[in-house]
Amino acid sequence: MKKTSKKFVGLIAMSMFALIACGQPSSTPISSNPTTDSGTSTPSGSTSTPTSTSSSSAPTSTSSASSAASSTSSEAGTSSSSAATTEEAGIRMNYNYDGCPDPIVKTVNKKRVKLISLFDETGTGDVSAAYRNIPVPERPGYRFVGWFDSQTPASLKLEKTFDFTKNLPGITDVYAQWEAFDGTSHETVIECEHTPELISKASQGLGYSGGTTEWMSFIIADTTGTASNEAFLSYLYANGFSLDFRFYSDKATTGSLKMRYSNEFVDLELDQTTYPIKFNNEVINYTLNRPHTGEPSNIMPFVDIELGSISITKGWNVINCTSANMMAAGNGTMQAAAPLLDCFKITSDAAISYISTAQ
Ligand SMILES: [Ca+2]
Repeated sequence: MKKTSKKFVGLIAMSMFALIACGQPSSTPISSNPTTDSGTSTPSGSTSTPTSTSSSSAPTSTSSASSAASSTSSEAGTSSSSAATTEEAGIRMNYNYDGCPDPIVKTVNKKRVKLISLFDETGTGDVSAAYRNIPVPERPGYRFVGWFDSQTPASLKLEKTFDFTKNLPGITDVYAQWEAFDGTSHETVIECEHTPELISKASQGLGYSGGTTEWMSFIIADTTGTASNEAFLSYLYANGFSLDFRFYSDKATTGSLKMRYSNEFVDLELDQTTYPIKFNNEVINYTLNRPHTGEPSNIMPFVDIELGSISITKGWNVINCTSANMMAAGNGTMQAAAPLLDCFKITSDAAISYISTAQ
């Protein structure tokens, strides 16, 4: 399998940026415009946070953005600009709409701080773990799109543009952006190539001729014209290789799950034993049988497989896939059978969001 080029990754970023700038890849438009939802009346504005406490008092749990915000409410709303602020660094996460809760503030008493030290509670430097601690805010009637570096829709998304390994000087403001959501049943697409879990698996991928050297190596440009977002994951051919795909739901509800996948090199025969797919730790029973035609390196068109109904939890939910076999999926250094993963599709009446590596 050919590795993804830097050029391609750049194209992904550019294309996603273009989609966001035009109004998001989802079916409904971004509703947060600067005149109605920009949060200009929010108490934080551009004020400093002279009385804010250390990051230990800031919320790190992603389970309740609302309570997280309220716990820091005393930090916002003042216009003081005392010299003490020059000794603080961190991030201020603004909900960005009229009448919204106070921002989530995570700061330390230093002039500079690495973003990862604000979000990685383990202290191990695990960037994927840090992504898991980025808060997902809730807003009635809307779906959270992401954290951005300005209040306008055509801005850059936090998850892509913030380098966890670099220092944040002073207090950096980021802004939630939203998409109107009427609560009706709909399909939400979670692109497999956007999962931050790839970052911590950088050198664990196995392919036809060797392994991955960096996490972006997993991401392959689609040449079939059938993959969602024109990209998918390969290099999943190591026995025991496992990936999480996480999404946040604003409510507990039932839904249905599909996986869009393909195969290369050989026929693909998988089930819940050889390639377990779990939803919130429950193994999903399925059987997948997909013949391969053409040259070995031919990538078959991507198709959906129904994985059945799921019980969605309010808060974070996790889809996990594991290559649990030694059915060498071809030749070379390939070890286990695994699909090419494109995306998951969830049909439900929940407002579903996910923190991603995409811009
Ligand atoms: Ca995809």
